[in-house]
Amino acid sequence: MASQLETVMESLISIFHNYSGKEGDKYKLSKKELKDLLQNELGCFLEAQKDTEAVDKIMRDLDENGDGEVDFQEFVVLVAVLTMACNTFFWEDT
Ligand SMILES: [Ca+2]
Ligand SMILES: [Ca+2]
Repeated sequence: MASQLETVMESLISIFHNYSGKEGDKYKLSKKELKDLLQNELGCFLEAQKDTEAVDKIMRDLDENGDGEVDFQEFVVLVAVLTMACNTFFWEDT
């Protein structure tokens, strides 16, 4: 049986591929795919930044190799950063 962390890792991979496979390169998120993923999966995070400029900015921040798309490696950086931000938030809250 998979541990909780393994389940989370599998979920991350399957969520990424659910969106990355919609158009163009199926292993990378285009800006549109990234936007869909952020809106559907990270709605709370995006609540305050619904405008396209915010997505552009996130895209630029994530796109380490500058190919205009977000691959899985770049995506996990976003998840890690957000997870750390949440952790800090809970830490400060207690
Ligand atoms: Ca794609
Ligand atoms: Ca990239």
